[in-house]
Amino acid sequence: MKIGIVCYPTFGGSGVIATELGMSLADKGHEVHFITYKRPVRLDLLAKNIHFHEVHVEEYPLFHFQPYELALSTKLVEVITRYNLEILHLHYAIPHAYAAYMAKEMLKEKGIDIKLVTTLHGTDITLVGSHPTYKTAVEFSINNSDAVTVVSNDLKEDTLRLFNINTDIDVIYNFIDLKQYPKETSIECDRSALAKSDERIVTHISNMRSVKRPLDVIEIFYRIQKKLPAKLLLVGEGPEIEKVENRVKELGIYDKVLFLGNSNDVKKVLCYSDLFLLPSMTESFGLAALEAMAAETPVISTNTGGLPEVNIQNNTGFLSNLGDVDDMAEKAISILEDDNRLLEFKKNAYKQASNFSLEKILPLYESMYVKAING
Ligand code: GMT
Repeated sequence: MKIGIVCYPTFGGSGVIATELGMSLADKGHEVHFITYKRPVRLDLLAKNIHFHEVHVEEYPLFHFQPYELALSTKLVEVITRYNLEILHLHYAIPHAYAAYMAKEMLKEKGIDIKLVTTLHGTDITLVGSHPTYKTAVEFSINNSDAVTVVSNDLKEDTLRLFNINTDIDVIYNFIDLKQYPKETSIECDRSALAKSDERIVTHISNMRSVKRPLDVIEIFYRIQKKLPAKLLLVGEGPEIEKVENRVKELGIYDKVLFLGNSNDVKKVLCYSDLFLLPSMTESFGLAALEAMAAETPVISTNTGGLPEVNIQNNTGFLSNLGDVDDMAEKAISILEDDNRLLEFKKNAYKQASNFSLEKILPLYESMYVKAING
């Protein structure tokens, strides 16, 4: 198939899923075109069957806001026409599915029928999309897609509750390419530079937005390190990072916390880790938790959004109520203080990750495309 992919090219989970999906489709022989304002972080431009088209937004002083949707829909018409694309896969309703609808209408005038597949990732629905400023446009974009997918059952329920939906919505979970994860015993996972042999390594990876509750991470870790020797690895940058750093200093644990910034070495960091913390306010799925599990790392998370579909209570980790840092710390310690228990949780985590393997999920997207093409 000839497929166009539109996504946010940043470190966020939707961009990661879109990029990994596109590269895997290309690897299977499909022709894949990424259309966005910047090269997606994990995109390998030299890979076979991969094309990248940059959307330029002209800076014009008359406009208070530069019209990205307009530039995107114009670029979509150009790329779809030139490369005879059959499917456009939009990651995020706003602005991508919205701009794609305009492109579809413009293409109709040229006698071209492009099929739109929209994947909702959560932020576009629960945090932004349902706001009165955008709601009508989001609802319209969903209802006018040829196929719609969401990343968890919980997100499907939210979408149906928040919007007036008159089209089918299929759940296709986030996925993971297990082959990309080094085994803990491999040489790459030598953690001696980061922690002493008796120290446990606890990790949090996010874009440090308030929805990720990185301050809760610090509170949880503070309680852990009082009970057992431990280090905290923090990966990612974002609006809360300064508050996080201040709190770490206030608590006097600066020598136990490593701020690693944005990193492309997430897999390596995870294979050093004994435990992953994800105390988010909400997660439509929680790709970070799945990435941790693929690296055999148990997860302490909240029980919000789609997280209970990924993290299994008392098996791959534990789930607590939002903000209950005492409970999360207690559960974390119960895993970390016992070598045998930790090993058991690690094995369970990996087993659960394999339920979301690339091999299982990729064909679901392919059949979605075929279904959309055949109407
Ligand atoms: O939450 C993020 O870090 C970014 C966000 C995004 O929109 O890129 O991630 C969302 O999509 C991911 C991929 O489907 C999900 O795994 C995340 O749970 C979801 N984030 C939220 O719902 C807050």
